[in-house]
Amino acid sequence: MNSYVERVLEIAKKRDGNQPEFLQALNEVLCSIEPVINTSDKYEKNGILERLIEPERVIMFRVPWVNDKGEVVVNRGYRVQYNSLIGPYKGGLRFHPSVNLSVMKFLGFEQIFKNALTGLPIGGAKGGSDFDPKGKSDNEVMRFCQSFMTELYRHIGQDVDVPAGDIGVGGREIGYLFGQYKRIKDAYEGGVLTGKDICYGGSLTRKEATGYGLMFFLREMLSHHNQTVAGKTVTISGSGNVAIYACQKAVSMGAKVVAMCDSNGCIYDKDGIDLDCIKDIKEVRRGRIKEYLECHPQAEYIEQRAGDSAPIWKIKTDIALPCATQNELTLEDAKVLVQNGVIAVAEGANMPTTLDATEYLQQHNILFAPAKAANAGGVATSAIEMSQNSMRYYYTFEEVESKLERIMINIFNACKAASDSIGQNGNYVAGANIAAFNKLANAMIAQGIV
Ligand code: NDP
Ligand code: 2IT
Repeated sequence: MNSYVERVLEIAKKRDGNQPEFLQALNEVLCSIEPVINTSDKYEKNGILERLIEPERVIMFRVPWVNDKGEVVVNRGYRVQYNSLIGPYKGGLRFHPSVNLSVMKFLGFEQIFKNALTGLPIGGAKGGSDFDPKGKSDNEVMRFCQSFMTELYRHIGQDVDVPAGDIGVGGREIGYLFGQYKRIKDAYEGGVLTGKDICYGGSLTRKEATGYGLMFFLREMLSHHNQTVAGKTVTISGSGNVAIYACQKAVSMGAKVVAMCDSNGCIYDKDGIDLDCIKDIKEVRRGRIKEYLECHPQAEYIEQRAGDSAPIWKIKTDIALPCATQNELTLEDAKVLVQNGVIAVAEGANMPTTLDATEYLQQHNILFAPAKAANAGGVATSAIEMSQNSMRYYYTFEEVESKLERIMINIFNACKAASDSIGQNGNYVAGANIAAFNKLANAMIAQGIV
């Protein structure tokens, strides 16, 4: 291993040894950019890696709120403002009980590279809370969001840091957060949050963007290897924002989606998933995917048992789209997918595939689209939302979608060119990391030691 890369990984391990997700994300990136680090001592001389892995600022705060029973609950809030090299800090907010500093830092670190790949002027950040919106009333969610924003507002701004949604944060939460921000600031700063509803400054196509973008990237990757989406069987983990719109686009591209899941279990419908039914369960009723059986009793429901691997990866498929959460696709799952003849895996979620599973898939010549490239359509469309807010003007759905499509094609081409440049044709993990790193390193050198 390159001695500089090795030294920086050692520093991180020593400092943050108790942050496994963060170290996992660092490991993947630093190891795959080694061929670039080997070409020049300018990276070490400028302390590029030491500076890149350390967040510019980490904010942690108390979020007290009162539940419907009148009890006081205290959650923990986070915002990791990782890197502002090429634009205001930008990245989602996650509300999920599993949120901790390691998860926030891995997501923030990934976001720097993803945002650089979009070609748009956005830096990297992530935030959130260990608050669990599941089972909470709208009023509880509102009170929590208001309390969260009462601290967060002083750290964000449309030219400073622009949060958006992620797991557990969708249109409802963004609305409550925006309302409280506007009330505290007494000014209409439309671009301070993205993922807003269309009725008060949101962008058409933002809701669909991550899933659609994933399918555009996948289509480009397949077509480069003489394959198409049309006619393929697809399984998609999750049934949230990313999964639903990946499903919608996959079907419109001529694929058949046969399985989706949530954290309790998996639905297998060999006739093809009825997405209207999933949307009604998840977007309207906020229910469990098992309820799919009420309208489609012929479908199969496979329960997720605690500690077991995810049942969805045992279903035979041509294309697997992990769109739920980190480390949901393990080496054991990868082996089953390969055995069952999978041809491509494209990551809609952030870091859903473990490092050993990724390696296994690549070694078996499975086309692999890494998250920071393949799911960049969401944040790219957030940047398009920001630009519309600045212009005080709106694009049509078709205009935003065609910009998104162009961006995803550009990202694929950048990943391909970078993987070719190190003689690793088809290694889009290395391609994505290198394409983003080159841009970031150049900007860091240009801006001096800050
Ligand atoms: P949602 O909250 O809308 O949906 C998350 C889905 O994943 C739900 O079906 C949820 O099931 C499932 N899930 C979450 N955690 C777990 C878990 N621990 N085990 C099993 N299933 C789980 O989130 P999004 O769709 O927005 O986000 C999904 C992924 O995509 C995340 O990794 C996110 O970081 C990433 N992403 C999101 C973007 C966006 O624009 N929203 C952009 C780029 C990436 P359940 O309801 O049972 O918890
Ligand atoms: O992981 C991600 O890229 C997101 N959750 C979207 C972030 C954004 O700012 O739109």
